[in-house]
Amino acid sequence: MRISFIIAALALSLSAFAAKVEVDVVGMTCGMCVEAITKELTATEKAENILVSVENKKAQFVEVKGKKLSDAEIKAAIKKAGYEAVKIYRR
Ligand SMILES: [Cu+2]
Repeated sequence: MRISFIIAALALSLSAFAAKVEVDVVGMTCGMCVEAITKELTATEKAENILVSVENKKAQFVEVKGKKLSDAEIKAAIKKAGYEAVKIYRR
């Protein structure tokens, strides 16, 4: 009981420090686009909890703890997948 509480508190504090990134992406039309972008963001090894949405035209992810994915790296990864990152938000 006590250990699970500590783990939950730890997970909460880690998520509080992890940078959440949201990217507006142009050019996605289907599930394969989602897969391609997810694959390239994963390949950077700096992004996790990746969520790509055709409907919202967005890619969202959390930076892996201790790693920093620059705007240039994000744009390069999206471009490699065949799409364009037009705006990047960090929260
Ligand atoms: Cu597609």
